Amino acid sequence: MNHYWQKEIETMPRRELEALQLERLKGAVARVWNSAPRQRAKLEAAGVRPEDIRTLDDLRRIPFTVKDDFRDNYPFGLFARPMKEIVRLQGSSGTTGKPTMAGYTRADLDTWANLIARLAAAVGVSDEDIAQISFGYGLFTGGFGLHYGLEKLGATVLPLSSGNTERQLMLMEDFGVTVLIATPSYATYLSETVREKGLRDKLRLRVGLFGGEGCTHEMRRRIEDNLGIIATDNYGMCELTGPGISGECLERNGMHFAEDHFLPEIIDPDTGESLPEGSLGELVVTTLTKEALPVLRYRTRDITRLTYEPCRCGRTHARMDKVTGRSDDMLIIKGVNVFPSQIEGVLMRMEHVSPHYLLLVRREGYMDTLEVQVELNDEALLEKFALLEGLQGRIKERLRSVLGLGAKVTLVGPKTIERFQGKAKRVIDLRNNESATTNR
Ligand code: DLL
Repeated sequence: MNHYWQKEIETMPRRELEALQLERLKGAVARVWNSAPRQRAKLEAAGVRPEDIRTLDDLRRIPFTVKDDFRDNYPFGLFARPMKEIVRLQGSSGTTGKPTMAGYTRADLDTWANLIARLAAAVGVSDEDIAQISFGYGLFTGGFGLHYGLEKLGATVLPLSSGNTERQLMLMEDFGVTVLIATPSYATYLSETVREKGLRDKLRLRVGLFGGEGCTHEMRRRIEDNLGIIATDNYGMCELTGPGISGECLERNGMHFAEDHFLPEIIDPDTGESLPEGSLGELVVTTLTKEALPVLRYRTRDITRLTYEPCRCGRTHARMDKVTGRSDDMLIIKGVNVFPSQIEGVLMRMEHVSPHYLLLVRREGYMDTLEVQVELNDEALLEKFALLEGLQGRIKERLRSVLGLGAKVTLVGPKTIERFQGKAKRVIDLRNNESATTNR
């Protein structure tokens, strides 16, 4: 079944869509040129003027925008509208240092709400639904972003924010919540609690809209089993707006990119060269309609691929694969590239293992070492020495074959690894003697 929010746009023939993108791209570059002096300076330095953008391929002439542009121009420097017209500020999810901040005009907020309504409608959410928002409300774009979009769609919004799991579950049951909105980490935690308390049959949950961080297929299956729902993935980032950039339809075969508002490319993260369709590389995005904070060719650092093949759902917009990792999250251990998601994939296929784990990277002498702490899902296992030894050996073996790297595997008792109510921090890199995590 197809559920469209803006059918004409979502199913627009590609040729028309590309014409719309070109027209909007010209507008976006002109807006930057006329009203965003710092970004204009970058265009000038690269010798690009608005009239040079004649085809979508001319996009490649435009220099990249990077995270440092946000840092260097903090707080107001990248805004293309006077503060009088900016009605909201939001920020990135990181908790240390100055956040990456975004501003929105009224029109930006309206576009954003429509984008969220679009992705929720695509997984069958409607005005019949009661949606519990367990994203943090605050600077993080997840809470307010989903909130206004779901209201626009007409769903009943229960704005619980994160934390206080008992209360979350009580209201979920009492109000017959049908849609859960959370990070996959918090959804995992909630779902484990539901399983332990045997609450699944008392709930009316039908679908989960999860995003803000990666989630392997294996983790997703666990959440689905525990809650009896269809779990869906959606992607976004504060620099570009927040959630709403791409989201799955019920085919769950890639996240449809909102190509009428965002122009995606895939580049080689080392050379910056554009890669052909279907290649795995870094996602680069240009905002086509943003007023307060137009961004040209933003290097997201997220590694994924795009396909432009038609989807069975009828939508014509490109689909983006799950994010494999971030180019800056990739761990290089003994010269081997390792994404935490690969390790999660191995662990989640193992029996007796809970969905909570921790990766510790150290340097011993000149040697990097990886320790994977794996939490057992049952107290009783702690007494079964032979079983534990076998399990430890199997995990080591699987990790070696998937990563091409030996890792120390430590089994720890149930409930000993920290739970997360927002995005998880599962990597501790101690190689520079300070704890750095994968989260920003
Ligand atoms: O996380 C926006 C968002 C909120 C998206 C809620 C979806 C749902 P930031 O805090 O700026 O914004 O973090 C952006 O999070 O560059 C990715 O690395 C990661 N990320 C976001 N969604 C996904 C996802 C929000 N579905 C950064 N899968 C991005 C994998 C994701 N990673």
